[in-house]
Amino acid sequence: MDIEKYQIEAYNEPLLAAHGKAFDYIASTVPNAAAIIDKLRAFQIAIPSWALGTGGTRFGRFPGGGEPRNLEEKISDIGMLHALNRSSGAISLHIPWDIPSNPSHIKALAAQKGIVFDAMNSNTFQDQPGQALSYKFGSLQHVDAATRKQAIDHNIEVINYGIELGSTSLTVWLSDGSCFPGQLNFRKAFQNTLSGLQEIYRALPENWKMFVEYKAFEPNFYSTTVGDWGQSYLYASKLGPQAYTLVDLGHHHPNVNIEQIVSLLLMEGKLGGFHFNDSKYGDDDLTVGAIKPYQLFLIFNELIEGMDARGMEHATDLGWMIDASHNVKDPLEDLLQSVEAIMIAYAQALLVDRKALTEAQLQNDVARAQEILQQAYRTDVRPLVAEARLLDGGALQPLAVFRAAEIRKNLVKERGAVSIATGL
Ligand SMILES: [Mn+2]
Repeated sequence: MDIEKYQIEAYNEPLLAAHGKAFDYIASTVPNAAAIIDKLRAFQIAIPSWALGTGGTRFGRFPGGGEPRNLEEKISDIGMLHALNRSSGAISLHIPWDIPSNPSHIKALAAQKGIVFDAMNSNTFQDQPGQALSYKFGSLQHVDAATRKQAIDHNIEVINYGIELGSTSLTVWLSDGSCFPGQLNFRKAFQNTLSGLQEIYRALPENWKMFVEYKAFEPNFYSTTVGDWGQSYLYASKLGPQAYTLVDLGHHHPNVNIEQIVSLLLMEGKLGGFHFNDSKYGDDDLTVGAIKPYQLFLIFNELIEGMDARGMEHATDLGWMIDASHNVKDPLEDLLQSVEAIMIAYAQALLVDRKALTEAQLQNDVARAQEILQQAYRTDVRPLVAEARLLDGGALQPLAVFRAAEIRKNLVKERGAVSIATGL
């Protein structure tokens, strides 16, 4: 379902006066509002194809109806999100869930809606119907060479689909690991995995990146073969200059200092991209910013500091992706909230007075350093984010328009109450 520009303008109309006042106020109080707005307009966040349907837990799934039934409908949903917030101009696909039967048609359809293809994702954490060998005991780490080869071939197939769609990166997340002590020889598991990744790496086109995503636990609960940023960094370093670490916010043990990880990976030129989500306990995949918005701000603070130190382009030099999905919200509303939270954290981090912060650090003025960060974090930047959307024809209040235009109701009418999206 498409939402037209004139409809969005009509929803914006009664809000314009109040927005103008709020925007004028913040524009007069921050030193660089115009520059921040330019950066916000350039910043695009990739929507994962698997988050457009209701996520499940291992206990159940409660689909809400109107879910996209195929890749065309997934692109249509993201086109609608992008029309509302102008910051969702990319999609991240998962193979085999999203195999494009006609790639040039899919590419044209996406282009029509202003959407590009971000990282491609492979799947060796599930067995597919008709698959010759099982991944029950791992994929690239597997003790059996034929199973490893099957996983390598699958990843190369994913790269080839990505080439046809114009993607330039592959994310490899492996569920490989072990559930019990003694199950696995750690060293051999690492070496098998490395040699598999090396074969996949050799199939990358020159302009492609490979992201090695780590995760501390689940579905394996004793060891994970790419278990933390150190292990991912080790693989990425051994693989070569096209390989990077990917940070998924939910893939750490509780209370890990993710902003410090980000800072050091950037320092080493090995941070490749992000999967945004939020969590209370583990890989909860909750809406971005729903639980720990200050942590999200601190991460963006390090991202900007580290990227600026290396002269990197914020919008394009890292992969910015959401990886969240769950049971109790409309998935499209959840994604609108997630994108908004990311844009707010980014805008707040752009407000940090870096010169003053450096001075405070040099003087060991700890209280002043905290004040500087919290001054930025406690600024209401929502009018800046809304202004950036408005300038690009988006909605002042995307979620309110989604509801007022009864988009879900229309999707259910179009696709039925029991349509179920492919994905988790
Ligand atoms: Mn992820």
